[in-house]
Amino acid sequence: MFLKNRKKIALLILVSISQLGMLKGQELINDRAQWFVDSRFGMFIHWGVYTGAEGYWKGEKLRYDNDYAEWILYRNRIGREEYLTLLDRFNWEDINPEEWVILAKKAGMKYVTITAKHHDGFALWNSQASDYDVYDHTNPHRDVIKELSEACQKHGLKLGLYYSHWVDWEHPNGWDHSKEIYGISDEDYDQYWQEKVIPQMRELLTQYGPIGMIWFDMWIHHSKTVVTKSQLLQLKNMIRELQPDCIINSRLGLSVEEDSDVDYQTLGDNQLGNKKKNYPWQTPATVAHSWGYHASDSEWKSTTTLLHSLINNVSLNGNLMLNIGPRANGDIPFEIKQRLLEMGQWLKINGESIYGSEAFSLSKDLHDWGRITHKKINNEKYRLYLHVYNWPVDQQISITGVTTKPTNIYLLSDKQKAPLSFAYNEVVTKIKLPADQPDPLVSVIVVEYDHPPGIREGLVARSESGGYLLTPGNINSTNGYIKIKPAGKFGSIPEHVVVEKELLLEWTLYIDEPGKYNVDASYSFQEEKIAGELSFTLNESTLSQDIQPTGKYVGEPNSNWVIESFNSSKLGEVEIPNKGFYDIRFKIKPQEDKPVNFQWVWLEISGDKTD
Ligand code: FHN
Repeated sequence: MFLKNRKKIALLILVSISQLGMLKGQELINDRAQWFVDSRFGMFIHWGVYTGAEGYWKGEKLRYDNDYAEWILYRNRIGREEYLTLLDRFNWEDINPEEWVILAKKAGMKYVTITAKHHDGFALWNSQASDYDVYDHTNPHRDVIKELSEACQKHGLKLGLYYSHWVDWEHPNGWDHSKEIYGISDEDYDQYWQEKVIPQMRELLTQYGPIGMIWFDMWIHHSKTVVTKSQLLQLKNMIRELQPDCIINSRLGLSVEEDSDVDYQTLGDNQLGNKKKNYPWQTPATVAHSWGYHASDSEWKSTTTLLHSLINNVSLNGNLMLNIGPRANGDIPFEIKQRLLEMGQWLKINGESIYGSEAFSLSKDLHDWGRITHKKINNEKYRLYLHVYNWPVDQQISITGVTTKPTNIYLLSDKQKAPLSFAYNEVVTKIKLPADQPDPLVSVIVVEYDHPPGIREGLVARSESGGYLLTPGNINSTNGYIKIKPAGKFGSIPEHVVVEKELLLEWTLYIDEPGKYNVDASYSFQEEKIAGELSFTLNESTLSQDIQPTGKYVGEPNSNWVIESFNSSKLGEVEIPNKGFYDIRFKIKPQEDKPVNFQWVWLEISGDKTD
């Protein structure tokens, strides 16, 4: 996968790094996608005829709960011609696409992708292949793609074009989901393809200067619908021929696994990353809910939430493309504008931790204070960027799992780079923080190294709550197969494993604070009598306890909602005399036919520290 165009330089870096057994960078990038990976943050624009409806048609709200305003034609069964009456609501004197680009720039975004043609089939440029286009319905004529392309070039942003190739509600032979009932022949669909898709894409690729990316929007695999693989390849080959530097997303209908020439993966709408990937990927996201402007949209995500989404994705090698739905006079809703400007302010100060940065090698959930990105600087220094989501009241945070002593640590917002004091112990770097959080949204700490830092995986880091949370999800080893049951009943039943026969779980910790530690375990046991045993071993000390019934409780009144309780039970205290690595063995021995649902072990210093 991705071998063909993989950067040679990336391979060299990879080889030298893997010899050291240390950092692993983002590897599987096609050359032409490097700008995209470096950019990390872009703007999506949904704007078209549907914008005029604002989510309502003849006084009735859009007939679908997801409220995607750009679907009004299809959902509310509007006729092809009548739909265009919505254009009467557009205020063309006020519409200036350059303002969208200026906002993108102020927001710290590096590219802009507009719906050149959405599912309604209406083209936002002067299309020769169809008169269902903006040019033919404006006087004086307008070509929104031309205007946007010029604005992007003027302000130094890459231009992306969304093109709905699969779905087209306007063309009689385009796909709409109702054809699942009425059917369409391959020949008829190909007529749409050759008569509209190919010529229109040729127009976009030849008349509007350099196109950074084409953003396709087929969210199911081609094998499950009418489009054929050869049609998709025809389209892809044409893009490669006409604009070799233009990148293509996986919603073309070909996955990155299936075709390494597809430049990046598009996740589901608003689906944030949950694991690190070594190829480029992106989340398309909304600030509230609808993509096109919707008068009733009100669930605005906070700037902090949006920043977390961006940082979270970058920390897993992903991008975020955040949508704006301007109104029919070109205005961007205040709530969106405000959030984007705040993100831009944050990026002005902290952008170094985002642009050109990538995932760090440690597991994403290791530290509960936030997320880490990293970057190599000038071929010599390495920087980790600690994005602290929750500024700790005890004014310290730790990195666990890095086996190199940093050369310097400072706040990214501090131009003087005043060093923060820290203590380093084998695998734990404990940093002393100022009392006041430097940034009310997310504060970033830079941890600098002279060479690639070493990594030790498989450790459990100390939680911000003050102890070590040992779960089936962060074990080092086990004697059996464990299947983690996800949380259920709205989270009232936590993630756990069902243990039916003896199970041994092992974790490794680095304890940098010797002393007496309390050991608690949380489990649910739905029998009436004591049965089975738990035992916890650290060094030579073992604490054992019978498994006790935990009972049930009720979630909400009168809602037939009975929850099997997970209770925390104290196993005892262990002495940890010195700083160092400790292996913990936890044995769960249920009695036959009496399974126990195990959740966690919690280890926390009891107050008596040993120096
Ligand atoms: O149906 C479209 C939707 O209108 C919107 O354009 C989104 C953006 O990712 N894509 C489709 C649904 O996934």
